[in-house]
This record gives sequence, structure tokens and C-alpha cells, in this order.
Amino acid sequence: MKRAVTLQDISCAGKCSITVALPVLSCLETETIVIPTSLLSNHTAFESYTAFDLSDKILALSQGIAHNNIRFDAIYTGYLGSKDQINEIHSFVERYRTDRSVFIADPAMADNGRLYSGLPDDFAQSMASLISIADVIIPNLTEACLLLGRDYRAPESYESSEIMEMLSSLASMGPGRVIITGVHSGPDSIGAMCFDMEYNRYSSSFRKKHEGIYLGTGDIFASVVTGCMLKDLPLEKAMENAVDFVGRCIEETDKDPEKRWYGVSFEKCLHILKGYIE
Ligand code: PXL
Repeated sequence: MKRAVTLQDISCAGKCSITVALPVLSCLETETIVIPTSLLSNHTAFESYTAFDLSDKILALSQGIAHNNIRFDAIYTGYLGSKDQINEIHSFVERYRTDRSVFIADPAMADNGRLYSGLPDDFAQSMASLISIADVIIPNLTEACLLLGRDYRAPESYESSEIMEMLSSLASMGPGRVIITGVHSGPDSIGAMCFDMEYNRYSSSFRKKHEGIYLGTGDIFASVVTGCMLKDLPLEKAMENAVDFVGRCIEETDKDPEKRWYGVSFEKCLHILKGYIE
């Protein structure tokens, strides 16, 4: 079984980051080590939150794991709550990546044209430096614009040729494989597009769009991609599975009489994951 280490926050309530990465990766038969980078009462889309930054614990925790000779096939990062954390993760990757490990970075920092609450205005510059050492990145459209230093526009206004140009510009910043999520292809179609620089190959995958905001879906998407890549599926297939899975989670949420505004009903869909790796 392959082993991933994921470095992102624990939001005690809110169905995102580690609390979705762990179940998704487990269902994709990936052993997962967690290094929490911060601890929040709930994610930052709630009206208020209490947060503890664990940046000064990352080195000690990783040394403890390394002393026990535990190595990783993937390093997978998500939401990071401060520039200090990004610096710590940078050092972690440089120290612990090996020839056999892939570094997958989800620059989870913004959506719908805005940085997440609590992040400093120049946060994207620090994130751009981290993604330059990644192998694979999975920004949404807002994050792609921030990383490229471009203004954000409504997703419907992007032609696929412009997304392709953004994919290759991001790949030129360092990561040879890039997926942009939240891409539209027509009035009621949403999905993702990717670029693999090694093969100079573009691909896309779309599904029916549901109106509404579905929090935590970016984290679920990146976790599916990570698990599928560790099962040796090509980038395009990993992306296709992630588009399908997020779509199924959203459909399930819309059907759920107990649906929560702050996260999707992914628990009802976990059984689907096995089908992607059989
Ligand atoms: O799902 C992204 C995410 C992760 N972690 C925290 C967040 C958010 C989005 O708001 O606030 C703490």
C-alpha cells in the first residue's frame, strides 16, 4: 500500500481539510500520515472561529516521524493559514521528498474571486513560491488567477483556450502537472481542465452544474486526485474521477434533508471511490 503524508489544518467542525482527506484517501486504499499545520474550531467560512497556529510544531513532528524511518510516496498539502506555515512546509518538502515521492500542492487559499478570511493580502506570493517546487498543483480558477498575478473574472467569461494558456503558464512556474478546477464549459456545465507538460497533453472533464456554494469540495477533489495518482492512474483519469466524485457529493447534498450549509454529504458517497481503483 502506498503512503501519503498530508499537511493541512484540522478544522474540528466543517468537513474540510484533514477531516475529508483522511476518509477519502483511506477509501482509495492509501495509508495516510497527518501533520496538522493548525487547529481551528471550525473553518473560516463560519461567522467566527478560534485558531491555533502549529507552525512551530511541524519540524518536531516531522523529525519524530523520520526517526522512526517512515517514508512517503506522496506529500500532499492543502490549506495553510499563515506565511510562516508555508515556510515550514517548504523546508519539510525539501528535507523529506525523495526520488520516489510526488509533491501534490492544493493552494487552497481563495474562492469566488476572494482570499479566505484571515489570510494576508500578499499571501499568494508566498504560495507561488511553494507551488514552484511542487510536481502537481490543483488550484481553482480564483487561485490560478492569484498565482499568476491576474485579475479574476466570472468563470463563464473564460474560453477554453484561455484556460489552456493559464495551465501552461502555471506549469512554467515549476509544477509540470496542473489541474484548474471550477472551469465552466457552457451555461450549465462545470468541471476541470489539466495539462501534463511531460507529454504536452491537455484534457478536460465536465458535469452538470448545480447552482449554489458547496464548501469543502476543493479539498475532496484534491484528495481524490492524490489517491488515484498513488494508484498509478494517469493525471487525466485522476481528474475525471475527482470531477465525477465531487459531482456525486453535490447531488447527494441536494437530496439530503439534513444537509449542512458548511460542507457536502460526502459520507454518503465514500463507497463510490472503490470503483475508481478496481
Ligand atoms: O476548504 C478549504 C478550507 C480549509 N481549511 C480552512 C478553511 C477553508 C475554507 O474556507 O477555512 C480552515
